[in-house]
Amino acid sequence: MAVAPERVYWHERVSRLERIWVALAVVMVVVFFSAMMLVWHAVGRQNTEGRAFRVTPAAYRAQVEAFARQYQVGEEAGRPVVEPPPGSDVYMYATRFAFYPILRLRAGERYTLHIASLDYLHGFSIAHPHQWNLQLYPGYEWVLPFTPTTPGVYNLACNEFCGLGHEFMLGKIVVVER
Ligand SMILES: [Cu+2]
Repeated sequence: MAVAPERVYWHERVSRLERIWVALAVVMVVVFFSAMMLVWHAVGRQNTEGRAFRVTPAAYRAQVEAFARQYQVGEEAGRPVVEPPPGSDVYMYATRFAFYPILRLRAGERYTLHIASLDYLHGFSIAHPHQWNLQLYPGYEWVLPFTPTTPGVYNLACNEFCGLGHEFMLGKIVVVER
């Protein structure tokens, strides 16, 4: 036989203070839910207008490499530095443990950035021009309107743990004067 409780609370009326606390918690849930999910979504600039499409890693890799060959202007750390025409589609892939290639873009031009993972789940985190944190699922390609505003060197980081070497997984976008 199980030990019976000395007193059963189930059928007792909840005290007034308890009801007030529950009501306060419900109000907070509603306020934070609307603030975070509706207001912040509408006015926050951290949200991309990006869309994702299915893609096969092999086809995407071929596309990125063709793009890099076409517009390569230099090399850094064994990776091509690529300067595509202003306003064009730019392609990048993430793979353990690098982002490829390095991009040189012009401030004030609106590009369309394509980014996808070739192997595992990676993250795409960049602080310019807005704070973006995206997950890169293998098999999906992000297509993002991207307008850099201020010249400078911006690192991108993988923010999903993807194995030993994850902490060295950095990419680079160089924004130059128009
Ligand atoms: Cu990674």
